[in-house]
Amino acid sequence: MTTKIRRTGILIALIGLFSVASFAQSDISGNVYYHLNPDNPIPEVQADLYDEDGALIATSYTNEEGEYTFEGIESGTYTVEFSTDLEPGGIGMEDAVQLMLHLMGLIELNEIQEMAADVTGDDAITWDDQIAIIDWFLHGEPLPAYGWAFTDLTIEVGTKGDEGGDDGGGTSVGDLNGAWAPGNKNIPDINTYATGSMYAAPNSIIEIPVLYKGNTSITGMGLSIDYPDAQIDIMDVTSPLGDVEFATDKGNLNVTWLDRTGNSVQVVDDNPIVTVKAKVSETFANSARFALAMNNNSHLVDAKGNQLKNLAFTTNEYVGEETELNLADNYPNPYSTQTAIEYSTPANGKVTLEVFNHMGQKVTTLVDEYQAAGSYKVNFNSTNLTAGQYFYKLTLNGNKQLSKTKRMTIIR
Ligand SMILES: [Ca+2]
Ligand SMILES: [Ca+2]
Repeated sequence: MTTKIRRTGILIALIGLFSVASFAQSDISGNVYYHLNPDNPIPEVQADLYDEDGALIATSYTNEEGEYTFEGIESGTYTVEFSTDLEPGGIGMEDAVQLMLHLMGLIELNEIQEMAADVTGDDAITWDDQIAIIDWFLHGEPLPAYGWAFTDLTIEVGTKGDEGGDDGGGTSVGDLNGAWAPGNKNIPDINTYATGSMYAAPNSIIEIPVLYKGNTSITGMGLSIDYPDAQIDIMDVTSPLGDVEFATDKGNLNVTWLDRTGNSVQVVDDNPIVTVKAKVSETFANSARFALAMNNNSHLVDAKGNQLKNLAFTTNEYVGEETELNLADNYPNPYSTQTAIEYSTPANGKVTLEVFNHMGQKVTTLVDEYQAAGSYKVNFNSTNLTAGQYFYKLTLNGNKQLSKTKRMTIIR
């Protein structure tokens, strides 16, 4: 019994040797890269090898380097089809901007980008695809073709053996710019700093500025902002950039904007990128507090349709206790030509510092701009004013209850 089994084993081994000698066989391998970028291999891709008759010959899975391998393949012509169960992603307003630029005839798309662009799955790249990407970000509306798209490969296996396969490319459908990394390696660094405390009364309507830290030009943005839906209701969102679209869902506020001419708009340091108008709940109490926070889905997009990384924003914390502006006595006072006025603001916002004469007529505006919470000093040269009594008034966000006024005297 034992002997017989051993003989059979030897016979199979001999047949194996014979066939290697008789028929040329090749090991085929290649890599699958995200947008054909060798720095961005895609693991866990199933590679199916089909012969000319469409019969499945072998299946391989890519490793961490994105490499697939088929061993011992006979001469012939084959096709390789790729697929994966990996979660797709990387879709944002940068892709809507790139698609817009393409539809305007300003940029060309490569083969992988064309696969990424048809999010509606109708084999055509149109404005419907562009709108679908925006709606996906804004409202979470599903993309019909959400998933993966890969190039198909045709491989000629010759008689010399070991000639290797070609590299394949894949994309998450919708991710035209291809900057995303499968496995979420490229999580953007987004910070929101609540730099000041602002009083918010129950049932009041507040305007919450979200200020951008830095100077840059952008062609689009997608903001995803977490807010406390038990404490505020979002009423409106405005932006100095132009018309924005927004949608809310369970404590998440999404805002989109893009420059429909394909140009870019300057965003200025410490100026609001959006202002969120909200109604404070009637149960908002003394000890309560909240602040908006950008989450990692937020992004700004440059004129080429690339995401800007490492963004910082500032906003206010809102509290149920009264907070105050501080306006110091000007120094020197009385004075002849030059004095200094110091003040501090408890919250980010539009700060105005105006000077009035004793008749209550405004004679000059010293400050009229968005400022982050903090301390400031303004030098005031009043050589063009006549001697007498004047008043200077500090206001935050146009809020009359939150203003301070002091008196100064000019002598000659
Ligand atoms: Ca389409
Ligand atoms: Ca993208």
